[in-house]
This record gives sequence, structure tokens and C-alpha cells, in this order.
Amino acid sequence: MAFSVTRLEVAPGEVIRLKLVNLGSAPKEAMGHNWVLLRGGADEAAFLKAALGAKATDYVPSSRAGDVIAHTKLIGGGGSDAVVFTVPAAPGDYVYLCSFPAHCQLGMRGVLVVR
Ligand SMILES: [Cu+2]
Repeated sequence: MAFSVTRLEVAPGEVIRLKLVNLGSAPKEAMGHNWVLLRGGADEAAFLKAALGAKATDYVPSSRAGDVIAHTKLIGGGGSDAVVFTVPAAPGDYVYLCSFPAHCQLGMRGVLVVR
């Protein structure tokens, strides 16, 4: 239960393409994964709490949309999804996580370092 890459270093304002590949085999309903990059200063605990009730939107809660810089779709085993986004201009550490229930707490979390 982890991302194979838990630290990414990027330049401020850089446009990057991130591809998430689910190496598991379970369907997304049972063991889906996504990649969600949170804005600096976002309340991670509040985001995860809201995500628990956001199954209809693949655990990316619309009520906390302002916390999210970019995210992939929720994908099942064997699936993949890519997202293109602009890295924040402000240097710092930005948390990324899987918002499927409990996955972040179990270790699906990393840091995008902007510098
Ligand atoms: Cu996950």
C-alpha cells in the first residue's frame, strides 16, 4: 500500500505530466487508487475525512475542491491515468496522497518538492 515514488522534485511553475499505474489486480471498487496533490496549507485531515463520504466522485470531495491542485482518476488493478498540471510557483513541500478510504493512513502518501 504505497506509491513507488514518494518524493518528486520539480521546478516552480513547471508543467509536468504525471502518470499513475495501478500494479494491483483488484477492481477499483475494492482497491482503487488515485493520486491527489494538495495545495500548500490545505487541511489534510479535513480533506481525508471529507473524502470518506465522496464515493460518488471517486473519493475526491467537491466540498474540498479548493484543497486540490491536481488529481488523477480513481483506477483499478491494471489501469492507469495521467494528469498534466502546472506546479505551484511557490517553493515548498506539497503533499500528495491516495484518497481511497484509509490508503493514505496506510502509507499511500508522498511529497512533491518545489524548488
Ligand atoms: Cu490507494
